[in-house]
Amino acid sequence: MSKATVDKIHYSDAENRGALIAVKAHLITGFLVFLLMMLGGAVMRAAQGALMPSVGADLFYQIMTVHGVGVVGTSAIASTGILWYFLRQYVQLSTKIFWLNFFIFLTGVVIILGSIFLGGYAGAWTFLYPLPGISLGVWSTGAAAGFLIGLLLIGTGFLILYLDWGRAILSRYGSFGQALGLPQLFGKEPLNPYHPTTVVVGTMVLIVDFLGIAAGAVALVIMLINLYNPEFKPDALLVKNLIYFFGHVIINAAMYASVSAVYELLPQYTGRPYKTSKVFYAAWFAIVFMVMAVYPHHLYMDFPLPKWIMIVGQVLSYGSGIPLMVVTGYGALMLVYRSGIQWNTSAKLLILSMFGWAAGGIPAVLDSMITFNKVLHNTLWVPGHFHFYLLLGLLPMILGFTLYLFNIPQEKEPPLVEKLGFYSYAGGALLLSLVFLNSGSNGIPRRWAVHLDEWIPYAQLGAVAAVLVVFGFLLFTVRVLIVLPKAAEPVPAAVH
Ligand code: HEM
Ligand SMILES: [Cu+2]
Repeated sequence: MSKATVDKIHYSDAENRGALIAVKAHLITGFLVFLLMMLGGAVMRAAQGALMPSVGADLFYQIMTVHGVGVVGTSAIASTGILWYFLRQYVQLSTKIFWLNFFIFLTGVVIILGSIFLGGYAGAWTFLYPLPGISLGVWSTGAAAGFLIGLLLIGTGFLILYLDWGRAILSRYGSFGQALGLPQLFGKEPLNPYHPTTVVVGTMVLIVDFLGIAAGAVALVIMLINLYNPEFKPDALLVKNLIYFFGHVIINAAMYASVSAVYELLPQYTGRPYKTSKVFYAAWFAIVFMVMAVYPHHLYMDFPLPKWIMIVGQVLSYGSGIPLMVVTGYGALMLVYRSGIQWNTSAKLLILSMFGWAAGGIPAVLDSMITFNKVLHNTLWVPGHFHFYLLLGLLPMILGFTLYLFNIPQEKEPPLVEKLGFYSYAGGALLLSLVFLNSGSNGIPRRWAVHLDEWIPYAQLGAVAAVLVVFGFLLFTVRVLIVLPKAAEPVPAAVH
């Protein structure tokens, strides 16, 4: 390391060991829950393909609810594990609070599981008002309340964690603007190319997630009051705005949090530093606002919403992917180009994630155009685009980071399990997403438990893709669990 690089925080060996265990707990939990949720996804595809007559509509919607809330929650907890791991190297974070959030999360998960599988709640993870309160007898008010309370609890845990991040960032950098590199961006300070990328990422995620979760908490509290005092009727469109602001922000922030693995690990695999620049600061600064301002693309069908909000949503949605893709994707390619990179499985996964993120953004942007949205809204196009960038963008970052975290020996020639895992997972995920997109462009609706005869072949092909994904992911999980007991600490490689 050259002396121009940042001073890292000094922790004792015992503190580092403790922190490592906590990060591993986050990622292993992530792996296991993702695996279960993928099985749930496969069951849904099989049910829509008329291959599982035993899965009736009630069970389908319970699985759809647990799948949605499960994968979004797991994306949040796993990506927080990644970002926390790197961020703690630059600012003094509390491992106790990190664990606290983890246990609050698990408690919320148990309550949510109870509300779905014991209480029968099946109103989807988006808990859109007033659906949770009008189940027509399918689930009780208590079940709906359980789901909302579980989510509220999880949100509270994250808010506590972010308070610790905020304290730590402010005590080292003085202000969030400084941490985001704004004085450098605006020429008030000389450019410091060694200002840590992770600090910029961490500050951005902290700001948007804090606001997103706070909005979600407001919606949850309003809805809980309404459940027990039905005379209190909130404005449905207002609640929908709060919910989609929350939902859009937290899943996007999970992507941004995980990108820290690309910034931190590719330099180690290529031996070249990822230097921050004005373009980098500008992109991350822009995205702080854009990620929050584009959420109205979920509300194009809500005609009473003022037109200008929709237009802002549309215009910013075109642009929102671009700044980060440019700095991250282009930056990643420049790191790799003629670097003699070691193509271990972790590096392959990180590069795959760049492809998945960029390519998955295209159908997303199409859908965020009002004209396309009129046709594609509530079709399987929507699960098509988000499975694309989650399965091929987000999860490869999580997988790539985990291989690093467990210090899984990354030989030149990866072992067969890793190769097979990689191709089965990536091939399956691509097929799964393309089948969804194709179904959507043919007008097949999303969130239908029972499919018409003409749609069944699509669902069946989707089920085959699901099996490939589950198989590939299972191989990675087994690989991680086998090394788990004897995993050495990850050793950062030299970067010059
Ligand atoms: C084997 C892997 C997977 C399969 C087969 C699968 C399948 C499905 C299916 C069939 C649906 C319902 C589609 C419909 O509306 O008819 C769905 C919804 C969804 N999936 Fe997946 N999925 C998988 C993995 C994932 C992962 C890893 C994530 C996120 C990281 C994810 C996120 C979601 C979300 C957010 C929904 C929306 C739920 C809702 O509409 O309320 N899925 N998935
Ligand atoms: Cu969105």
